[in-house]
Amino acid sequence: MTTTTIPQVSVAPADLPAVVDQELNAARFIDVHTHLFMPSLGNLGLWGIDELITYHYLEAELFRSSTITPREYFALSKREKAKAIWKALFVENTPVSEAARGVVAVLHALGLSTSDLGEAREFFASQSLDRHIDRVFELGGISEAVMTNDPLDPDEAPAWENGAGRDARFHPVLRLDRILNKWPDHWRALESKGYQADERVSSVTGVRRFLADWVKRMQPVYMAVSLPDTFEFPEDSIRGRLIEHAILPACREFNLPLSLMIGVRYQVNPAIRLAGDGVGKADLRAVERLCSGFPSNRYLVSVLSRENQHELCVYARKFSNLMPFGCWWFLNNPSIVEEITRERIEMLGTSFIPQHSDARVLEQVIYKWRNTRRTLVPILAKAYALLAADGRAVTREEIRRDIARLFRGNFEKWIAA
Ligand code: RAT
Ligand code: ZN
Repeated sequence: MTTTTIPQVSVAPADLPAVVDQELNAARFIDVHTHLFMPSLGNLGLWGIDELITYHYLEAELFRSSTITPREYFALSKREKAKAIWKALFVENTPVSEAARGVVAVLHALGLSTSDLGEAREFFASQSLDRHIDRVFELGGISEAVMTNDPLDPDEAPAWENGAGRDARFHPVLRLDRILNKWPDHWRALESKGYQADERVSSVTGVRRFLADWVKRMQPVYMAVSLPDTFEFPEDSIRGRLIEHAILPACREFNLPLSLMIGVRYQVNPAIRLAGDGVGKADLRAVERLCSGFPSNRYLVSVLSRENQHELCVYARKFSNLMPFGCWWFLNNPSIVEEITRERIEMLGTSFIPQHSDARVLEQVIYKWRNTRRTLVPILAKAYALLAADGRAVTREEIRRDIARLFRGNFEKWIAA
């Protein structure tokens, strides 16, 4: 040891939960996938109590605990909808589900009563958005949120075309769902903007130009698409051809990862709209073929089915261009997050991204990230305790380094590679 080396003290096994808890709380995470919007994109960003209560995760729960029909519900104003959900899920029932408890946690974190809808409405009405975002990010323990920006969204595209100002707290993502999953409904939008396009995609030149222009305009940190449980690759379909001949080459040209979120059974119950999607087990050989067939592309992958999680870890062990991320949507519940995260640590060490919030309403980052930290404390502490029992105790600095890698570094490296 040289005289300049500061001796580092190992954490005693009994202190591991407390030290992990302190380090998780001190770290500022990057939220790698949300549906939040920077204020310069206009009124797209949802925030406040009525949006929190009418989150589609809670709309799905409303119809299980109330006799209101979807038709009656969707005819109501936002305030009336919130009132109906509040009554059914927060007053007439105890809000023990993950999504309902989340609203309670947000109100509590903001110092509000957890049972007074009127007080909450007054509070949010008095906030100025820009400062409120800073406070919410601070309470959620995040420094940045990654957005979801679809250039074919008619409500969003004009703001970008008019030169929306950048915001260091928010990173754009070029979302491809309309192009890849609904080409027949959207190719005319490309054509009307002067890009060569036709229903059968007889050439990808126009799409490539469209992507290039939007990459320049948005400067996204990655491209992304959500995909059904039936997703296959390669595939002789519009989506298959577009991925192979337009998206993957564009990602290589601009050095961007492609995020694949696989396993949605779209609109199994269209009557409940956004809440009407389900989940199905996917065939992850599609991921294998993407990783092996296009080794100079980098992929971020999240799979919605619990049954696909182990396979995803196995594929990540085979392909270093695959980064598993998050416990997505129906998986973001403590029992399942715990199972998936233990499995990932056991199989991948710290070479994955444990979670994203998927927040649609700003203040959700408070409860989603608090819950993630709470669930992660015993998981990480156990991993270090096992390591200590096997003969290698860790230092606080090592715990800090691991947390920084899991919740920031792996993502930063992936987008900057
Ligand atoms: O989690 C959600 O809110 C889903 O409705 C989806 O938006 C999903 O996260 C996605 O990005 O497609
Ligand atoms: Zn999402």
